[in-house]
This record gives sequence, C-alpha cells and structure tokens, in this order.
Amino acid sequence: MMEHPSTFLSGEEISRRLKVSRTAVWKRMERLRLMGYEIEGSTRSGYRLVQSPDLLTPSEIKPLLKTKWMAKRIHHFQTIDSTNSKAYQLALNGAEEGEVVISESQEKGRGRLGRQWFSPPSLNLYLSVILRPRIPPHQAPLITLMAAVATADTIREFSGLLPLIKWPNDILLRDRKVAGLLNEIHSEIDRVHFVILGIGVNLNTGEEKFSKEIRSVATSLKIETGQTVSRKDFLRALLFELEEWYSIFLEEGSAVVLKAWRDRANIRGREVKVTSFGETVVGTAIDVDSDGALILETEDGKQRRVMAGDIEYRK
Ligand code: BT5
Repeated sequence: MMEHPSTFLSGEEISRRLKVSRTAVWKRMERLRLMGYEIEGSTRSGYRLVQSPDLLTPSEIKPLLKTKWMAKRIHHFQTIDSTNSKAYQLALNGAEEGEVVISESQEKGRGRLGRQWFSPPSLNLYLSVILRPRIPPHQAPLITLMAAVATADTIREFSGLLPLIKWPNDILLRDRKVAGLLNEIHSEIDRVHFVILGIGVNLNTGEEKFSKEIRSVATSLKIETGQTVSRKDFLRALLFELEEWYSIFLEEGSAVVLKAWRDRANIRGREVKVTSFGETVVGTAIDVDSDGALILETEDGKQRRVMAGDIEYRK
C-alpha cells in the first residue's frame, strides 16, 4: 500500500502477501488507523492509503533514505526516557555502527551536565546514532564538531538562514538555541568502543510551548521561518549530512572538520565568559583545538585551554 499510495489493494491480495488471515488484515488496518494513517476501505476494491501521519517509523523513513549505510536499522519509539540512554544500551549489547534510535517524544531528554532537554511529542527530532570509529579517545570530541557541522548545514538547507555553532554543541538561529548535541563515549584508555551521537532539533515547537525558563533562549525552525518543517524530510537530509561528514572525518582527517566548524562558528576574536566546573574564565577566543578544546587568551595575556563548559558571548 505504501509502495503505491492511492491505488486500491484487495484484502485478499494483502492477506496473501503478508501470509495472514483476512481478519488479521482488517485488524492491522484498524491499528494503522489508530496510529493516524488515513485508509479508505471498500468491500469491492479493498484498501487504499489516503494519507500517512507525520511519523518517523522505519516504514516511513527507510524508503526515503539517501544514505549508504547509516540508519539502515531504525529503532523507533512513541516515547522513551532518552534516545541516548537507549542507544547506549543497544551499543553495549552489540548494536552495529549506523543503527539509530528515534523517538516521537522523550520523558527524560538529556542535556549535558545533568541538564534536561525539552522534548514534546511529534513536533521535533530526537535522534541518537551509534558510531564505532577506530580512533583514540582524545579524538572523540571531533565527532561532536563534525556532527554540529552536519546539523548546522541541514538547518541552513531547510531554513534558508545562516545558523551559528556555539562552542561546544549548540546551534543558534538569531542567538537562540535551535539544536543541541549530546555525545557520549564508551572507551578504554587507547580505543573507543562506541560513540553515541545525540541530536535534538527544534523543528515545529511554537513559542508558547517553551517553558518560561527557556523561552528567551530557545527557538525552532518554525518560529524563525513561519513554515512547518516536514520531520521526515529533515531527518533524511540530516542522516545524509552526518554520513557525509563522518566519512570526511575518517578519510580526510580532523583538519577539514575543524575548518568547516570554524567557518560556521565564527568564534575567533570574540570576547567570551566561560564557566567550566564551577570556575569562570574571561578572555578572547583564539581557536578550537584538534581535540575540541577552546583556546582562550585571558586578560593577563596567557593562553588557556578549556575542555568542557558553557560560554557566553560578551559582545
Ligand atoms: C544540549 O545540552 O544542548 C544537548 C541536547 C541534546 C538533546 C538530544 S535529543 C536526542 C538525544 N537524547 C537525549 O536524551 N539527548 C539528546 P546543554 O548544552 O546542556 O543544554 C541544555 C539547556 O538548554 C537546558 O538547561 C535549557 O536551558 C536549554 N534547553 C532545554 N531544552 C531545550 C530545547 N528543546 N531547545 C532549546 N534549549 C533547550
């Protein structure tokens, strides 16, 4: 039915193809209708798919994919605590590189440092990708940088606006956060076992839906462009960009990723205030290092490297 939408397929034909009884076919149609599929049924002609809901299920996404290997296996949930936690568990149990976890909503969507990610149902994208790069752990932060580049480029493609990457993992439109990344790594001293690339993108959240606390710092593509974004199309494009940038990182090395990140972050020379593990440092951003660290020049003229934290632009 999905292969030829708008054409009727008889109940008999469906029961033959799926090797189930006619009653089972009828029950499945009812289940699909409950999920939001609009299906026309006629005793003479059979069933016809009129409209699919905007769901990110494997059957909706797989026919659209442009990737070679990424997302060939999709674990989809209506709701879940956190796609990152699920992907981490799956990876511990041997899930392969490129498997992804997608949920329509998250009950405990996670930010960095124990913070939360607001994840209302059916409006946005909550995605975690399992990667198994053969790299030493100190290079893992580059995966965050390359994923930020891929996400920023997809946002640019869909909004026509120029997003800015804010160190280390925010994507901003008009100085507000439209997407965030949470990457988690499982490794031994000299070898990465896997990386979980967690990406949350606010696609269609309306301004009134954000809580008071984040309303002034958060935005969505819909707020910025006035247009609803197709989650399926965005996901397809994002997976394609991620696969491309990941292979650039593996094949061409960190320099290309760093250059792309610098071009999209525009951080060099900016006055910043960095909060890192309870300490605050003020200085001028010089660059980002090949291990993802932010290099600052402080007021006394010394250089400081900051591995993790949050920044605020001062001007
Ligand atoms: C992040 O953390 O920006 C990482 C967010 C990663 C979310 C994805 S969704 C799929 C995957 N599964 C997960 O469980 N997580 C990942 P951080 O830099 O710590 O930013 C968190 C802060 O951003 C919060 O403290 C709020 O101030 C703000 N915030 C929360 N929800 C937001 C939202 N939906 N949009 C914009 N800002 C938000």
